[in-house]
Amino acid sequence: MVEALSGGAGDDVLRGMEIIPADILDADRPLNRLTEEHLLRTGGLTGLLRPAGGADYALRFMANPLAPVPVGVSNLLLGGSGSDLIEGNGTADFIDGDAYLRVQLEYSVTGERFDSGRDLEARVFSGEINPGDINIVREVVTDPDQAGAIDTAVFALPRGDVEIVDLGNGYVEVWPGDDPEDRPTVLHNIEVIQFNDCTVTGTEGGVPDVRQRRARRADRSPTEGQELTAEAVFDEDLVTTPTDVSFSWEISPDDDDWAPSVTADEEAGLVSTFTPGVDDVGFLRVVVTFLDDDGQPRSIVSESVGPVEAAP
Ligand SMILES: [Ca+2]
Ligand SMILES: [Ca+2]
Ligand SMILES: [Ca+2]
Repeated sequence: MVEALSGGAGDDVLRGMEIIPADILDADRPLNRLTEEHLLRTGGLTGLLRPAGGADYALRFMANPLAPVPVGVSNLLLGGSGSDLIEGNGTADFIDGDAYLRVQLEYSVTGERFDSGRDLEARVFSGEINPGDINIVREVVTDPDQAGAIDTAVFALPRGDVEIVDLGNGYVEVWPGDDPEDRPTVLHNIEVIQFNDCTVTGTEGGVPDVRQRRARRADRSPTEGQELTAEAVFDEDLVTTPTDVSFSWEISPDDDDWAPSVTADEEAGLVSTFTPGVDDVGFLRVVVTFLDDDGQPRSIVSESVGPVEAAP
């Protein structure tokens, strides 16, 4: 059985299971993996996990000897209709806000479908339906009218720790960090991404605040006493009238733990300059906070540069 949870028609709260590979007994390992047969047995699942022209998101759930050893076990989390709050465990999960797993009984002679055994009980007892002609049908389906439903994917991380990549067609990858071994959590039909420190709100059919995967640490090393300039450029498709834009320059000894620089003042406006001083040892980045068109607080973190070199 794959770690999977499906919500129903209402507003659900779904949490992925915090399972690490060591929690699974070796003997159970094959049982925890999806096979091609399982994929085919659940209608619609292949189409969801293997979108045309997209990556193969089924692989993370399958027995795959070439796959890197995962840090945790991927969850398949489906919200269904309604405004759902869905939290994976941050380990290459697949989260769909709209789809759900529908299990029905089918009378194979006529093709009639029933949501529960009770619905055809009387006809079985009367002899009209032979129990041998009843099949279980499992399907991943999406109800047609999802307008107005706002599904939220929750990550127990600050926004700056992940990269968001929009793949189109409602698919978004959330990459945890810079390790090339990391695999992204994949979101589909999710309107809002909630982080520890901010919320990223989606527009129709996608999620804004999308950047390309952060370039590996640039070999740009600023020098103490050399002025740096940061400019906030907003994608007009996503934000047209940002307000309360403010910059905060941060330093880190290890490109990991960040704190505001004591040298820099928090600055308002669309451009900010900063001259690293003697206390600014290590790496530098800038955090831009602003209110989007809906007045929703958001923040963007720049890629880091450094380490800062001492003045010659
Ligand atoms: Ca739901
Ligand atoms: Ca939903
Ligand atoms: Ca949705």
